[in-house]
Amino acid sequence: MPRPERTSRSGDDLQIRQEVSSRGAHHGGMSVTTRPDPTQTQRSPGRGLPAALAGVAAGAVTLGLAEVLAAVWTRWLGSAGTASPLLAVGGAFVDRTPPWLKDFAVETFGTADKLALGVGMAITLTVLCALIGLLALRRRGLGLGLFGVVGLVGLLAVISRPATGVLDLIPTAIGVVVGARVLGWLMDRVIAARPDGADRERHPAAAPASGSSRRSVLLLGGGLTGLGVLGVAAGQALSTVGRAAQRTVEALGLPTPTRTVEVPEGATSDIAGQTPYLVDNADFYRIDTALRVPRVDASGWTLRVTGMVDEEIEISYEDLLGEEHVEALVTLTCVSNQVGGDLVGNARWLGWPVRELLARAGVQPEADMVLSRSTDGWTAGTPIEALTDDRDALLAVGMNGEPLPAEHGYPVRLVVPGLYGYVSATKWVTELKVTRFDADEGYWTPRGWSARGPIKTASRIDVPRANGELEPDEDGQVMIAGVAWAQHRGIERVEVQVDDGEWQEATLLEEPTVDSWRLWTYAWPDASSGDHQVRVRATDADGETQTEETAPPAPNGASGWHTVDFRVA
Ligand SMILES: Nc1nc2c(c(=O)[nH]1)N[C@H]1C(S)=C(S)[C@@H](COP(=O)(O)O)O[C@H]1N2
Ligand SMILES: [Mo]
Repeated sequence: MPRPERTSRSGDDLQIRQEVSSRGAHHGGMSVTTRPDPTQTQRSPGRGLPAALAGVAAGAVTLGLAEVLAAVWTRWLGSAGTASPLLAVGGAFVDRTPPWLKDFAVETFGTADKLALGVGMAITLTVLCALIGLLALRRRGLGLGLFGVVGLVGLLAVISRPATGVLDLIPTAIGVVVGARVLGWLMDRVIAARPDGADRERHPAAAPASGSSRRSVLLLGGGLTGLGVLGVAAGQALSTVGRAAQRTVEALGLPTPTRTVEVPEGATSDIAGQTPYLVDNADFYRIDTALRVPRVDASGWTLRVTGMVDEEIEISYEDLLGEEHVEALVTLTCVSNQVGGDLVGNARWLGWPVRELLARAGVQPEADMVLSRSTDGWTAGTPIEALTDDRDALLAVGMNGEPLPAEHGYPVRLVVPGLYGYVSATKWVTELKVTRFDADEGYWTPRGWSARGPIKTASRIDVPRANGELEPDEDGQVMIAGVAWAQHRGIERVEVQVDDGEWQEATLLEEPTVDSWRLWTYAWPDASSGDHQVRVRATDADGETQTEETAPPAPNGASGWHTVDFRVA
């Protein structure tokens, strides 16, 4: 964690806030005593809530309409861009997330970070729209103007998304225009409404021609808000269901590998709670910037090799499936993984070695990087040697015997042993640009992450869980177990330390390949009942032991020894 940075930042914030609030108090005091706000007198009590609701209703109608139109639009036009204003704003926000905030989000919400973003956006928009309604009550023009500005921000977000064209602006534009009309119309009714139960005869001033009551305005606002929310939900549903994205691979079938890999029985254990050697696709961690999983139609998919090559080439999915595929066991790891975290997984991949494709295009000798790009514009910068040496860097089409799931990059993704995902594992890949580190950079590099991301040696305790309890067996020993990884170097030793005892060597399970993690177990012989602590450290095949020094994920991966508190029953 970049703790020091955060503390200093919040220190600054505090100072600024104090300044602002003291200035604000001074200012407010002046205006109350010397210059009463004239609009204050025009506001009758009880109009705040309907006005705020009018703002929220206008916002909801805008988004509901825009989201439904965007879903229909995207499908009709087959646009690869982002017409949905919510996805566009969310995506633009994700693109601007500083490393400390990304760390915080991943640490706090894990892979539910996208849900957290959605909830945060919903709260922000609701408050903003309510304020717009309140502002419109005092200054109608200003309220409507601010509504337009927010709409404009949405339009700018849409047009800033990759692969988005001018036509993709239409759903949001229609939504904003209709929303503004709704706001104006509702504000007329808010201002004209008479108080509930008011008697026409006794309060002629409060009984305008429209005759609507405060209650009916509230009902109207609530109803429109409900409709808008339904629209947003319908838009989300419309854009994800019923897409037969994987039809092509079902028709063509996965290629038969020319080289298969077996997982020896001795690589995996039957200790309850220990990570299995291969992680099921459904359980595999997912990390990407895509707020909606790209649904790529494989029949229209192509991969282009561009840049510093003798000849630019382009292959179709069918061409790719016709090449000689191999199987490989490779453990993927996310650079955002904390010590002891679970953003790591091992799978059996099926793919065509990238070096074959690069050789066909002819890589020029000055090139030192491949910038791979996905359908959604995300990029990774991979050192060219990792893609051209003899390791199993694959254009993967299969994962654990199935076509790649959409979440993991269907139809084709990169898998490169030894490198963190952010510099290598591009999902939904469509272009490999052969280039140089001094000319191009991957998505995360300008956002505070290292240009190069070799995986640091790491080890994790799976059993016991943090603050868990272990039952000793009849010999009075408890089983401690976990995984360790140093992809493409291999794990040579894992040691375990209980309380402040000597470091003890753990038993290593079989290692079918140095590109994957290795499971380990340690039977702690004299497990006394009570509270204990266990630590783990691994040594890679180069003889290098994991450093005890802790580092946060940014800029190039967390370090430190995983430590777990537990009890023996
Ligand atoms: N298109 C795309 N590919 C991507 C990413 C992304 O944001 N977009 N994230 C990368 C990162 S940071 C990681 S750790 C891996 C995770 O792969 P997984 O979701 O299949 O586990 O995908 C990589 N590939
Ligand atoms: Mo990652």
